[in-house]
Amino acid sequence: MLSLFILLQLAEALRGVAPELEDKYKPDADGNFHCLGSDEVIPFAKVNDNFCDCADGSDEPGTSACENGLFYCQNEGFKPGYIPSSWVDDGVCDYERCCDGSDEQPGRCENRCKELAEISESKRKLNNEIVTEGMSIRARIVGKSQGERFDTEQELEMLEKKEVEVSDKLADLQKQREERGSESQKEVAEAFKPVDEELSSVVEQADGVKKEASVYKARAESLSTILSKLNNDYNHNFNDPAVKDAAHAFEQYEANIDSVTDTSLSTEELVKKLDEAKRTIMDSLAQSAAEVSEASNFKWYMPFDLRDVVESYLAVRPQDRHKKSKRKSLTALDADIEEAEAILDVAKTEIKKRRESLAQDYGPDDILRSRSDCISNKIAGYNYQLCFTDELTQIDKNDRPTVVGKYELASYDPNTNQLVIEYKGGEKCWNGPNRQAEVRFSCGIEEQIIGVSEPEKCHYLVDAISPMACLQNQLL
Ligand code: MAN
Repeated sequence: MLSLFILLQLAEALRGVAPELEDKYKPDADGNFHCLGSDEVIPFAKVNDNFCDCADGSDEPGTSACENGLFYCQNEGFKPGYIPSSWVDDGVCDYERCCDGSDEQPGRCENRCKELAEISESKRKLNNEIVTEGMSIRARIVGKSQGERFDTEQELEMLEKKEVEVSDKLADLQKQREERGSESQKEVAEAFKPVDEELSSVVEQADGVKKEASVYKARAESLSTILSKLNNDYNHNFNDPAVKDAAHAFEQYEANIDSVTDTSLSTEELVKKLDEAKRTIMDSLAQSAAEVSEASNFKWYMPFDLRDVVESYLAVRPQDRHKKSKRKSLTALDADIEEAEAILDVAKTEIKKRRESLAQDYGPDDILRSRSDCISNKIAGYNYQLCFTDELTQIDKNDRPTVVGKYELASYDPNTNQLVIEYKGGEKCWNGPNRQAEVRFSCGIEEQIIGVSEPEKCHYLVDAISPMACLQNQLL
């Protein structure tokens, strides 16, 4: 037979018991209660009798008798909560978790669940408004970044195509140049064959004459020595007109000798001049072979569409590219080769830039790809300038900038729902490491830095707000 007391207790839910546990707080056929966390069995009358019987405290869900028990607050109209059973009936209204005031004796704590539910609801709405608006701003940023990636991919594809075209054409031009060079050389060599032969025999004869001349020169020099001696040593007291005439004639000869200069060409100069003439003829042969091309035209003639590259990246205006000559002068070929090499260099540099950019980690959804902008805020005596994908700089009151770090990578922290951007390799700290920072963005509409701390020397932690951190799972 169940006692009247138990029957009364059963009429309403037991104090402090969660609905999902209500079934366990019913007496068995023998009128007993089974402790929840052990095999202990006690008479049901001992439940909530303000005395702790079960080791896990489960027999006193509605009193403060057990130290380890938990008290359930129903909080109708708001969300239910638990408090440690030691807080029950201690005279303090624990509204944060027990807004219905059920943790204290009736009449002590008013039920504030409706009011708190309203506050919570308006907070929820505000949160959702911010997250929703933030998500749409974020979506626009992602869209812009995707657009930039697409553009870069397209440019890269075009540049790579052009690189192949330009390389092929350059090889072709170089081959033409080589062939044309040797063709002209052959033509000229053929034309000059008789002249070359004649010149060789002239050079040979001249060499013979030169040898002969040097023999005469030596003889003239020794005669000159003899006469000079005679001129110096003859006895002036002897009136020998023959000797006097000879001495006088020698003096005149000596006086005039320097004014005689050889204006004739040496054989080496002759050969050099002939080579120069051959080169000039070679070029004019090539020139005359060109049917159309004029020197002023070659620049705008391109047998391939290199100009697209130039137009896009070198800002050169479009030109008439259909003026083609069938055969070009060597000078024009050389100029084309030079121009093609220059374009190839530009194309290679631009390709490298784009490949590096595409390989760069710009965070989830590539979101930071379009963020080349900066935000800044004054915090604790410094102005912090954060250029999302470039550098974080700390500027002191004398306007002296210190690079805290360069953009490295970005990721989402699912535990805090934050976008985390890391900046590394900043300026070296005096007697310490290179500066670096972790910037943690929480969801918000207005992008701003809200706090900076330095948990370790020259390792900075920056708190910031950005719509880039607003995600669906933050909706409440
Ligand atoms: C500067 C600032 C500080 C940093 C010290 C380290 O004053 O960059 O943030 O702690 O240098 O010497």
